[in-house]
Amino acid sequence: MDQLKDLINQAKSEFSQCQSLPDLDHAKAKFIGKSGAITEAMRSLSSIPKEEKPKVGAEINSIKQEIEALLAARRNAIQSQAMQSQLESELIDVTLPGNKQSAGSLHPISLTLQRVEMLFRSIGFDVATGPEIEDDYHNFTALNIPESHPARAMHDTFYIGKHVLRTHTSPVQVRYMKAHQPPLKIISPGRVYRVDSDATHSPMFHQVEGLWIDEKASFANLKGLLQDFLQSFFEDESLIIRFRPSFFPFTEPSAEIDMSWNDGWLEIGGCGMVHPEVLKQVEIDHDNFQGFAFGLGVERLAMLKFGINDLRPFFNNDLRFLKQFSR
Ligand code: 2NL
Repeated sequence: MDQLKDLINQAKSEFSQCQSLPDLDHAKAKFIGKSGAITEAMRSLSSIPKEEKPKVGAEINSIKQEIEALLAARRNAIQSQAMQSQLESELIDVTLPGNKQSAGSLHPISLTLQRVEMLFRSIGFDVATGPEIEDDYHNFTALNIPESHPARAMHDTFYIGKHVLRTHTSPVQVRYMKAHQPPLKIISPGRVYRVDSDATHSPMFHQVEGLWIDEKASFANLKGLLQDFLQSFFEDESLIIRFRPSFFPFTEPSAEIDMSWNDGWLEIGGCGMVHPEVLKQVEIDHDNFQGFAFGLGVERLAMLKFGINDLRPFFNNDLRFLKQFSR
């Protein structure tokens, strides 16, 4: 009988050492399992005197109940301990400051290009793009630029074997004219490259060219269009432009574009009537169609629009500069 009572202490000590439910099940088997001590004790009832059986049987049952109670208590303790440590490990301090998400912003050149594209789209122009690595034909030959022209020299143009980094976006317009029938109205904005690097020149910069081919798109239309565009771009209805005679191999006649600025004139691009030889190269019937083209420097437009007096910060990736254009 004492031996049986000792089972309770034994169970108490074994259960208290169990740290998980599988451990506890394992320990339980020693007492209440098929070959556990209590089960064994029940079986041994058969070998004791008949008159003692009820008393010993009741005793075994009460010990079994006590062990089951210990088991349930320990099971509860293990489960609540597991819950407690899960709660502690998943604790979130809702008073901690959040992770700041910065919205980022567009580069002033991107903002300028967006504005130029928006204004030209509003008057029916399409926006055409094309490769930055061009072949000699589309960058020079189709534009009536002679073999001997200085722009073709190694020291003015970046060569990649037989290819060039486009020196203007005109080749985009050449490709567009070859692929479409007039009338056509497009601008072609994008990166262009020239071997030139100092305080006022970057080897990569941006240009937006424009082209309007129709039955009678005229030099006067060109001047009106450019002045309207610049008035809208700079939000200044008193802005005027003037043309100065110039030369480009791909236009005839050709002009430099000046615009009024602070009681003076600023050169902002070049333009002209598309040269008949260029129309011939792109197989446009130059007896029935004519048109004009122009080229504007995007960095120059951006500097004037935002009041920046230095070209270099556009290319330095200094956030103190770039953050000033977030909206
Ligand atoms: C400038 C001058 C110019 C053009 C670009 C052009 C394109 C074709 C045919 C004829 Cl496909 N012309 N483009 C014409 C005159 C001037 O750019 O100073 N750009 C910044």
